[in-house]
Amino acid sequence: MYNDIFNDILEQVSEISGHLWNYGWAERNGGNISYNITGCASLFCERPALGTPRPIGFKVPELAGAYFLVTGTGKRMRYVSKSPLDNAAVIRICPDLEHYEIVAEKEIFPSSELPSHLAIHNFLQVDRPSYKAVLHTHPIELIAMTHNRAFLEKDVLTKILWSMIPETRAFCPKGLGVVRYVLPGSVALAEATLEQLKEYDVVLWEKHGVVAVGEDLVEAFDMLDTLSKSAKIYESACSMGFVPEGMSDAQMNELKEAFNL
Ligand code: 2HA
Ligand code: ZN
Repeated sequence: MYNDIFNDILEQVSEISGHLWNYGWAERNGGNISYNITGCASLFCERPALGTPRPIGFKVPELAGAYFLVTGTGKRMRYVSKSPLDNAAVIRICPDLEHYEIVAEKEIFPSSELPSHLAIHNFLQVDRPSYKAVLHTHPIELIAMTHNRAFLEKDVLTKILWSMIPETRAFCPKGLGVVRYVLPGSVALAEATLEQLKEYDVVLWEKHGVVAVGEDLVEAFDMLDTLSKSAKIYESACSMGFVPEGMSDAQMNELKEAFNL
């Protein structure tokens, strides 16, 4: 019914949303996914809008003619996984660049975090045009770490998480940014996230969750999986009664040079 590219995107959404649920990162309707599918516009450009245009809340000047697959508000990742198009919608940005309309397959209203998702895609379109996926989820140990104020200072968590195992620096070489607590779904959260994305591909939302961006959804997920592994190692050492030593600066610098990070 679709083409190989769109089918592959649906396959990724199905696989990764299942992991989010199985990892315990997606309680109830927690988390959301958006995918820039403008490359598949020909599949949807003849479709009439379902319902009336809805306001984005701000302008997205870089997204003229853009299409997105976005998980629906209130939809559960465990069901997204089983049936993506019963739990996500294809939307298109209206010519005025401040509204969107739903075009397929069902009139499913997008995630409450749509402001953050669209602000991020608008930014990526210029800054990292090969990046198509935005993933927001609630990883337990990473969120727990944001409850320690000392970890919220710039690059403190990056350094701790990098130092747990060599892979983390190798596969998440930019580290992660932090946004202090802001109301979920707000434009203020979108703006604060954009500020951090200038430097990082992963941004932690204090006491809430994490956002990752990547060329595809697998790449975005893999960074979170790797960072989360480090957070679990940190937690595991603490639960054994000691604060983990972490790799030394010399060991981390050696890694940086060896892998050209
Ligand atoms: O979709 O995770 O941040 C529910 C949320 C809001
Ligand atoms: Zn959330």
